[in-house]
Amino acid sequence: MKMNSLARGAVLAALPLAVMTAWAAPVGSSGSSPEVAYQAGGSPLSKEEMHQNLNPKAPPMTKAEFARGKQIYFERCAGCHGVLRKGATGKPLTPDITLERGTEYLKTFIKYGSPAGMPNWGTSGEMSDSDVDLMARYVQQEPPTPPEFGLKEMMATWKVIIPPEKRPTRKMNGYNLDNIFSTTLRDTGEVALIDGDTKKIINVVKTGYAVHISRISKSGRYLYVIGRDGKINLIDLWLEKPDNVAEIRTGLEARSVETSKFKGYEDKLAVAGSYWPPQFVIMEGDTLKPLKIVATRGMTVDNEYHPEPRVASIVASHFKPEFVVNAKETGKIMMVDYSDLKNLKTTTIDAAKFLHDGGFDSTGRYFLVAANASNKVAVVDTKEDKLAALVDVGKTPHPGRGANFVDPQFGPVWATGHLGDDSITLIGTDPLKHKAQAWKVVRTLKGQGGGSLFIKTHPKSHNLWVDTALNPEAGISQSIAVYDIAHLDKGFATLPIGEWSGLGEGAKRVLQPEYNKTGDEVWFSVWSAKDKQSAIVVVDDKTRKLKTVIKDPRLITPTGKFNVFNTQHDVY
Ligand code: DHE
Repeated sequence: MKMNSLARGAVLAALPLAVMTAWAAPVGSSGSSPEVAYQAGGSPLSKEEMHQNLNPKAPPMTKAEFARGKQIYFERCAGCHGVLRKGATGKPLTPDITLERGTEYLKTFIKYGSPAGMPNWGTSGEMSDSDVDLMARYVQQEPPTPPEFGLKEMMATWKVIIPPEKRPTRKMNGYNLDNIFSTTLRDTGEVALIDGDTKKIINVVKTGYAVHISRISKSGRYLYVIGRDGKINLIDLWLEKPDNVAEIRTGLEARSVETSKFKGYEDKLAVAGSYWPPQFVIMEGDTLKPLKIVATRGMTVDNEYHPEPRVASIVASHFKPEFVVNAKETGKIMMVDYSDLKNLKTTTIDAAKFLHDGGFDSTGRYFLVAANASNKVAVVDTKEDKLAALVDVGKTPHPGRGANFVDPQFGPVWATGHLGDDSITLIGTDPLKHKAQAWKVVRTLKGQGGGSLFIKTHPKSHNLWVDTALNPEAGISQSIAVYDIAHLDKGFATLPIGEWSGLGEGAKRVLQPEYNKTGDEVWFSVWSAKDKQSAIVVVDDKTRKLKTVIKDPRLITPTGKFNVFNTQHDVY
């Protein structure tokens, strides 16, 4: 479905920034890349107090103009160019470079974009001419630096709402905890705990700003939720009505949280990674008391210093008492041994720059993580603490946690979709029985289009589901491609999930397939603007027919959904 410019304008006004940016860029233009749209998701740092660093050589700016420039920068530019403007996936924008370019050059660049991926902020209508002028002057000033966030700041935000000794000693409710879906309500800063059996909301729990992901403790009792503002909420699923029992802020901007899973450490520790300051924090699992803070500033895999390596995905090893911590800009994977926090041992593995999201293979031994702007997947052997391979894949891989299944020809594989092209890459994962295929691309499927964020299957299923949530075409972003694993060469069928939601006209995106515990249902979020109705569409996995649509006025901007059992046991 193509839209005329008027309809698009109306839609734009109503959408959240991350969605809006994807819509805003004209189809086929240099600025339309879903990768850029995805990264311009808005940083909470725009609200932090920062010193105005006026550069005497730069064009003048008033205090109010500087404040607006800072806000726009952190909401739209920092994701690619970095908090300190020293460059990340985008180019560095430090005054030594920008002053040389000059205001007129910078204005043209900001307005029209570039073939290298800079969005056309002016001609897409997202920035007015005066904002373009303001940003051209802003990037010639010294970059303001957000504050650090150490133990003192963390302790000031730490709250134990119900101390462990006052919590129940057994489950106090009749819910089938294994089948609860912790559902991100992105723009309200909440998670909805949805009973997977009855499809009813058990509770809507207040969490951090633009909440990002949920992870479950090894026992399945505690749920950890992280907001983009670095706030972690600890939810006790044993309470009569599951709710927050502790909270803390571990940084000013964050995306990842995980919990210790190795034998003997079940539910004992939690870890959170921050984008700013660049660090990770190990905490007590049942109170969130911070125990150890580790900075990630340092050298990249190319031996260049990077001042702000953001912490991307973190997973817990099943083979050792270790967290696998991925530093985005440096491309280093840290195997952090949590058995002795006083004498912390870390094995650092050089992978590739721009590490982002990933998941385990079906055995739980190998962790596969996308180095997204490097167009690679790094494979780490968590038993040997070694890089098993760096695999070249399509443009900007984005697996979520990926999908594990047995390819009829090549044996066990793990698959990822891509933001930057329409391919789905299958990588062999069995070095024992399929040695020739291990860590090689064994098959590439053609999907609906670029802009894919998440891919999913289940050990009991024959279906492989691939979303295309950030594709600029509404018909593609609102539907799902599904492949029959037994007949991958036959291509995909398309299911009109957006239409099935019954939400009618209006911008929406279909994303993140997630299975129920038994693997016979798959859930999709239908993500509308904050002031519009959203829904969750549940599909029968066997028949691929619509099973039910979950609608509730409280389901505002649902994005990620985390089934307790599947998340707890890394089933995907
Ligand atoms: Fe995510 C996972 C970072 C935008 C939904 N996202 C992750 C992870 C990281 C990350 C590092 C891996 C966490 C882990 O496994 O420990 N995401 C970022 C960004 O930096 C980015 C690009 C821009 C931003 O401003 O945040 C970004 N993410 C988005 C969205 O716009 C999405 C689609 C909607 C939303 O809720 O904001 C989104 N990200 C998700 C989801 C997961 C995720 C649902 C977990 C998927 C899973 O199945 O595990």
